[in-house]
Amino acid sequence: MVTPPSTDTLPQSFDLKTYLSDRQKRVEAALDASLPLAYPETIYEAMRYSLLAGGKRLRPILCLAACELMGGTTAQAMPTACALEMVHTMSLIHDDLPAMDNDDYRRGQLTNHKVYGEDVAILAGDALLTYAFEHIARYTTDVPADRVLRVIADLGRAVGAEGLVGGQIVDLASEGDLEVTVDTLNYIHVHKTGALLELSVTSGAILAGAGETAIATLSGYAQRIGLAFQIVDDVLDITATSEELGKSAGKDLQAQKATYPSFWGIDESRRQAQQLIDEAKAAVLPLGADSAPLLALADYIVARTH
Ligand code: GRG
Repeated sequence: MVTPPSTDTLPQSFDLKTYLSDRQKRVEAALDASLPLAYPETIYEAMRYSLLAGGKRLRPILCLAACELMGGTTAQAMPTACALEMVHTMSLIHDDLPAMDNDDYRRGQLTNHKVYGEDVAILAGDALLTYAFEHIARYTTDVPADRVLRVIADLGRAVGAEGLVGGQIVDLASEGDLEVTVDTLNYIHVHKTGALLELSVTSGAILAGAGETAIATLSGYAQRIGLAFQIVDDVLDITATSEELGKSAGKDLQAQKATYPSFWGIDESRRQAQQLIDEAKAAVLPLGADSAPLLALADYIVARTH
């Protein structure tokens, strides 16, 4: 157990609201520019429909924050930041398909397949996934090629059978299974949610040229916020409304999914999430005053309402 940081050692006067709104604006502009409409319009429209549908943009913002913390620039990390959002968006499109979670709403609007049909939604997801890799390789500038190559390889691992896909398949297999253990639940979320959040942080550090010790420290931070993020997600599925979430609430219970509150209850789930956040903050605090965005983002993960 790591001792939580004492609050009087936290960097003062960091305004998360302004920081988030500034970063979200920059990420939105970069995403919009990354994918202009072209022929064949149907596929580009479907890709842009989901990519530009809002969302917290947490993964790109974590990537930019980690890159800057390690002495890099926003410009160096922005193509990877956009690629992370492309991969995240494609995973949401496929997750919402009738063959998976069968959802009608996402990010406050109809899901991709509801608007464009299942065939186009599958292809829009495929195109976003492949374009994410192309985007990093083609548009990252002022970063040595070995770092870019490492980020591309790590992204491949984080989304494939060792990452998101692995988590999703165990999740699907566990639906309605009353024997699911906390270990299985952890496996699902470490892979399905945690892997991309972890890469969001480590990729920013890698692009900035961080050393292995710093990358490992940031991995520890990201693993903890990733798990806390999912615990909070499970709690919100019970406590928030569909309007607040921008998607159907109460889906986990309906699908008979094991969740953290189903093992621990809501109060204990919140306590566990807070403990992970305290540990995550303690891990990055020694990196100095520049760690303020990562500290504040960790707090935001437990405090969020959607
Ligand atoms: C990645 C190749 C590949 C295939 C997809 C469908 C699938 C395999 C995986 C499912 C991954 C998934 C949907 C995980 C859930 C992650 C999660 C907690 C999403 C919600 O993230 P937020 O709250 O959403 O950051 P916004 O809308 O704010 O971006």
